[in-house]
Amino acid sequence: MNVTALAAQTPEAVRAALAARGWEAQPAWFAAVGIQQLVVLIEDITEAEREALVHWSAKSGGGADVLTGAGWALVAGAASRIAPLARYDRAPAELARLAPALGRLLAARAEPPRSWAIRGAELSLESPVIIGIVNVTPDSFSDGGHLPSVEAAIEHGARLAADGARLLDIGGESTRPGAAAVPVKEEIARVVPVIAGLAKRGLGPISVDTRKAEVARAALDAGAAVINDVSGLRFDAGLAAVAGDAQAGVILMHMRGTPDTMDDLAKYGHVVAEVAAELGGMAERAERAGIARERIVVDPGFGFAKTATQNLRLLDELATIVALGYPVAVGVSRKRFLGAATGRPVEDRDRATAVGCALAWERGARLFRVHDVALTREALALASATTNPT
Ligand code: PMM
Repeated sequence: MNVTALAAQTPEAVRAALAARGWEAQPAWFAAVGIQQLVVLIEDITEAEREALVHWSAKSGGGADVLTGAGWALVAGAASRIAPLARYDRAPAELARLAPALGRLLAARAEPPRSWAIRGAELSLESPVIIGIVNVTPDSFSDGGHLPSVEAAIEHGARLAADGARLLDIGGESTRPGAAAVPVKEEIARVVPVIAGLAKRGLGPISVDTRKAEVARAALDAGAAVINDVSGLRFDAGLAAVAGDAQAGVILMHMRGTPDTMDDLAKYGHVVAEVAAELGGMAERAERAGIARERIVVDPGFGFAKTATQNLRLLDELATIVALGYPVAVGVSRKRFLGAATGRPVEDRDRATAVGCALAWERGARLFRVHDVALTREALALASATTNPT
């Protein structure tokens, strides 16, 4: 007898084991996904729902484990065992309220988004999308002041594109804690000539990193295809309409408060669940405001209203953000929590950034906003080669 532990974190391990033993490709894949472990936290439930879940788990003959407390339950088991709870005809009547949300979660897992619709184009998510950072701010935390002229910024964008960036993110307002507010006119004067210059040279697609509707509109007119809003559409009520009308791609980032107040708001009982719930709410509001689902990317906002420990938890548990069903972007580049983990100063964090991106890819992120595109590209080339079986 020979006993081998298969790699539980990837369905590919089970698929390959079955395929090597003569199974057809499709049934092998469905079986592999079906026996993958799922752990679902269900909150705000009634006492009757809690009892029904405990009863269901006892009846399911050990197929799923249920841990519960007042108002919550944690259900763990193979996806194929838990899936019936998402079906009205199979689930106990007392659990009908659970079906829609669980159904969405299972669907997002089975069919993750394969592309992102931006203005006038579609970006495939089958391979990593590296977003190159072009900050035209005098005071950004890691590279502020390095790009003194429009020409230097355009040259920098061209280099990032040559290094493998599939989107260039132009920002004219620093979002580091305590950064001075930038008037709309000044922000437009910083970003528009750079966006226009890049567009003229056929470089892009281009994203504008702004929280303001007026800046976004000017950037779109100059050739931008994406709006990257670190406030998740909370800062300027007019931004959603600008993005929706232009059919722009939108990156919604999670933060609490504003860059001035966010450090005091890094208080969470359960950081990943709270960030996922708040980010999911932002995305729902965006859809209600007229931004099509396929245009939305979500970003947990590393370093925004989070401590170093909370950022590390979020990175490790990124799959929870991915389970929202939107493509996930991450911006770990040179951030303080990488320094906390490695002891490296801000100017020496590109290796840690590349490793962080590889870890994020493995957990399901597909877009990576970085300063050093070449190094990150290499790390992601390896990470994606191991998880995209050929
Ligand atoms: N971080 C910064 C600015 N913009 N946008 C997104 N989507 N995600 C981020 O994590 C993010 C961002 C701050 O970093 P910088 O000052 O180096 O640009």
